[in-house]
This record gives sequence, C-alpha cells and structure tokens, in this order.
Amino acid sequence: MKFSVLTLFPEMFEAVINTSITGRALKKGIIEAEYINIRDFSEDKHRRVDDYPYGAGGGMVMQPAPIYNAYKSVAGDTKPHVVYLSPQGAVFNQDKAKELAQYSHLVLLCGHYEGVDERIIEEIVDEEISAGDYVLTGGEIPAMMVIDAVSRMIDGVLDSSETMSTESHYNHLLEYPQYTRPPEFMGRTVPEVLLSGHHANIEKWRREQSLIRTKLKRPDLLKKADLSDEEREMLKKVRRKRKKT
Ligand code: 4FM
Repeated sequence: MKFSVLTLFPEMFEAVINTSITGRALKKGIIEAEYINIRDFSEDKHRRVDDYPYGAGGGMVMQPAPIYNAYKSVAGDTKPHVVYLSPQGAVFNQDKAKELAQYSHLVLLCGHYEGVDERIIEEIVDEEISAGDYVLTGGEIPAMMVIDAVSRMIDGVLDSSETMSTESHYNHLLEYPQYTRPPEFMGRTVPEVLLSGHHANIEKWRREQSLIRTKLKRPDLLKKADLSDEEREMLKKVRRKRKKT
C-alpha cells in the first residue's frame, strides 16, 4: 500500500508515521508514504494556495489548481483512490479502515481554511471521510489516523501476537478487560478465572465482558455485532450498577 498525502504541512507526518507499528511497516516495505506540499504547486509568485470565496462571506478557500497539480504529481496516468478529510465526510470507523486497506494507492487530501474549491471534490475526490463531528484546523491529524488504522489492517503489518484483537469473532465489540502482574494492586485483585488456567472458562468470561462493556459504553455498536440469541437475551438483563459511596 502506498499513501500519498497532499498537505500544506508535510513536516507534521514523519514523527508520527515513522514511529511504532507504522514505522516498522515502512521499514519492512509493506507500506510506503509520501507527503506532498501543495504549496510547491502554487501558480503564484508568493506561493499562495488560497483565495477569497466568490460571493463573499468570511475565510479563505483552497484554490483548485495547486491541489490538482499536486494530485497529478502522485497519480500520473493512474487512478488512485482519493480521500478528502473533512468534517462533511462519513465518520471514519473500523469497517472503513478495512475497506480502504484493499486499495494499492491511497491519496489523502488534507483540507484547511474554509475548505477546498468544490470543483476539486468533483474532479478528483472519490470519498470524503471525517475523523469525527468536530472542526479541526486541518485534515492532517485525521489523515494520520487513517494511515494508522488502515496500515494495521494490511497483511504482514501486525505480527501474530498483535493481530489477536482484529479477529472476526470480536468485531464490533469492545475489548474485554486486561490484567498483567502483579496479582494484587492497591488492594484490587485480578479476576480469579484469569489465574485458573482454564482456557474455556477464560474465553467465556472474556466474551461476556466484551458484550457487557459494549452494552454499557457503546450500545450503538451492538447493532453491527454478530451475537447469538442467547447473548442478546443475556444483555437484556445488563444494567449499570450504582457506584458504591
Ligand atoms: C475544517 C477541513 C473545515 C475543511 C477542516 C473545512 C476534519 C475532521 C477537519 C479541517 N477532517 N475530520 N473533523 N478538517 O476538521 O477530517 Cl471546510
């Protein structure tokens, strides 16, 4: 997978993407990334890439030509999949990360100011994606989120110990609680079942914890989750316990 980012702030990316699992995937050559400065494609002697909106109203709009020329510099005569990061997109999620991982070349366009000229969306953008329902100063952080989430869905990026939580069995559910040593911390003990070595019971407990947590913290996710009738029945009884005073 190759990621080509079109941005006004290419220097923001390297420290993040060269780190941890994406950094390792880059080194291994499983993913590639390039950060293209849209300003390098300005047609103006002052390197400007924005202008006033037609029809007035505040703010500035990113002009179409520098973005188009930056896009052409990475696409050539190919047709990569182009994603525009903006608050107007569909909110990013794990299903979308898996879907995007199927492309061989993703172009991520980072918007700024009041947005980009509408004609660039019509001409080159395949889909608009939002990191969430809030307004940022730019699409750079969302682009990093997409690179991170998509990369870990690509074969070979995660090793066998890391790939566990992406198993289909646990899809659309929150993770179960995790514990490591010591067995007691601040008077709080690790659940007995995890120390029992009884793997079937451990799996049963974890599944139940995943279901209960999802019901309490993110009930919206349960619509997509694959649950047995028995599990759905069990969740009907789950209510938040009152905190001890
Ligand atoms: C803000 C881009 C306004 C365009 C931005 C306009 C964002 C988000 C975001 C900055 N990107 N998810 N939320 N970008 O706020 O992806 Cl018009």
